[in-house]
Amino acid sequence: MTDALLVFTPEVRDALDAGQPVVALESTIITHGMPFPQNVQTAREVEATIRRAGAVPATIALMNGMIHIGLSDAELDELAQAKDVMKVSRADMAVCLALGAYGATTVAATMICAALAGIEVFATGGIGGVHRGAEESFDISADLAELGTTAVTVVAAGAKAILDLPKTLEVLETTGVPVMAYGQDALPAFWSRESGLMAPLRADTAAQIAKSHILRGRLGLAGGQLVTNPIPEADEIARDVIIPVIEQALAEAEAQNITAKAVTPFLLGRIFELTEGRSLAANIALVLNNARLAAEIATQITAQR
Ligand code: PSU
Ligand code: MN
Repeated sequence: MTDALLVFTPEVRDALDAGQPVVALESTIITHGMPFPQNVQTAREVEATIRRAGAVPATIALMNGMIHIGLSDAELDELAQAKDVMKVSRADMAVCLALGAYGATTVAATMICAALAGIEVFATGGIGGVHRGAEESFDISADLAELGTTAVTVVAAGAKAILDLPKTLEVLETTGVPVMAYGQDALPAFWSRESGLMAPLRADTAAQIAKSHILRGRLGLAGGQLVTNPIPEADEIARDVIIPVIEQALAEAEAQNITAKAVTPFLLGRIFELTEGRSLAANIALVLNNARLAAEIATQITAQR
């Protein structure tokens, strides 16, 4: 029945039918994570990177009451410039579809759509997590519960230090989500290769990540895997540079009473302004890096099946 709600681009449909590797991509990063026109340029580069690595990209968004698995060039352009796009997590999906509104899918919603479409690997920048002060605000991203529920392997550059990273790791552990750092022991923190924390697990090859993905299925374990891929050294922003910027953005969010869904986009926007665009350049580099790794993992999963 859900099939009638999914619209595939021919490229994605053919790849899935032929058992070829496909990598899902989210759309909130386009509409709420980056400014125009870098958002659409990055989305295109990410797609090209995945194709060059031998997989097919499927950017996911809600439009006109349908779940789009893969977007045409025109649709991508439209979404990147559209005003009043809903930021859609698990809670919003059905309402957005009922309204026929534009919906940009977060990590949580993209995982749900990817699973419905039969896509097992998803590349993004950063995931949502437990916000600092969550003991007061209760602000814990629905991304974490989704990782505990939906069987998609998500490649991210760690979580941003705008979050409470130790609490984020605790919630992921409770939810049963393996969090592995790729090629290092340290948990990466988005703009920086290290967070000051160790990752609970480590993975050194795409083949190993693919194998544990498949084994989770065989074991009947619900939920996905979180692969944290450190930003390339050349693009990293050192922790002592980014941390004061994060502190300032957080203080401004509090002073301006920014809450709920608006928190993450506000912080990202302010950090972009405060670093004079350097945070955006790093963000683009890490997303491309994650796209490459996700394509390798997807290729390995299809080869090992
Ligand atoms: N973190 C980033 N960039 C992003 C997001 C998070 O570094 O673009 C987006 C993702 O779509 C993520 C969502 O799923 O924000 C989390 O929002 P919230 O914290 O409101 O759950
Ligand atoms: Mn939140």
